[in-house]
Amino acid sequence: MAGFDIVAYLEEKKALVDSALTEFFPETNPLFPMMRYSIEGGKRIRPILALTTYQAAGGSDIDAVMPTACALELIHTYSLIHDDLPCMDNDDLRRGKASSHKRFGEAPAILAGDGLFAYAFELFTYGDGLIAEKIAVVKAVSEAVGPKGVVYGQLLDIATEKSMTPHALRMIHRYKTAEFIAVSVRAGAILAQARPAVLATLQRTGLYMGMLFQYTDDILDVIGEKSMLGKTPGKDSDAGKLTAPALYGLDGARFRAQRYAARAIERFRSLGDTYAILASLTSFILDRTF
Ligand code: GRG
Repeated sequence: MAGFDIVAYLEEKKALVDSALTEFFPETNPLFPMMRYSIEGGKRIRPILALTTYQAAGGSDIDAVMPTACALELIHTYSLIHDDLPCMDNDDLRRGKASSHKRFGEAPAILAGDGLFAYAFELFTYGDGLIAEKIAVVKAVSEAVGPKGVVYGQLLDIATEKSMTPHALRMIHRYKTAEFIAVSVRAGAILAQARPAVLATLQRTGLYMGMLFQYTDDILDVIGEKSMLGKTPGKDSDAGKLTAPALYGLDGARFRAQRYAARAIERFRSLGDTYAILASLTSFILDRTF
């Protein structure tokens, strides 16, 4: 897409998501401000993926997809709060400010995460209509983030005894990150009633994009700047974690990241012109610095 400004596109969509998130966070009790605190500041990649595939698949009512897009961000934020806890990755900094447990204490942080997780499912089922599609989204998201998805990936990631092999790395990347990115890609298309063949292609392509996303995350842990990342770089290498640069070196990790990006771009393009923004988004993820 010659002349297409992906940065401006991301800014525009992020503003829409942020404004919708504000509406979903009335200050009704002490939990909502804590949940909001952690919501503020992310790139909103997962909701933007859902909005983009919704439109690419022919959806035209943004209000029909926005609650789902926001729900994905809620679950992602929940995973970040719990990931930062001392018993997990133990990070004091997230999204450029004190992580939830540093700001509110451990028990409230756990509850803020729990609140976000449950509230997400209220948003997935928000509004009238598209009942079958909403059930399909809930099923797909539950699979992607539960014991066959992110929770499993996190368990693999925090294990102290693990083999430093390509297979072990693929498992961590796939379950910790890629499945969630893939379901974010697919969710918008489900709500736009895309054909099963398109959904299947989006799932495979979303997995490539998700693997790429975690590769760039691993690379940025080595070369990224704290001010840009809003979190502490070097933590994975300091902790001796199994990451792409640890296994392949920086150049090897970059090479493989490019290969995942090329696979994703080729497949998004195969779906036709309306999916071209997803190809641009893939290139953005490959080159990202935050
Ligand atoms: C069931 C969702 C769930 C969580 C419980 C704690 C946990 C189990 C999982 C942690 C998984 C995790 C933190 C994976 C890393 C994914 C990742 C690359 C995060 C960074 O995402 P960005 O760059 O961050 O999109 P922003 O802040 O921009 O949203």
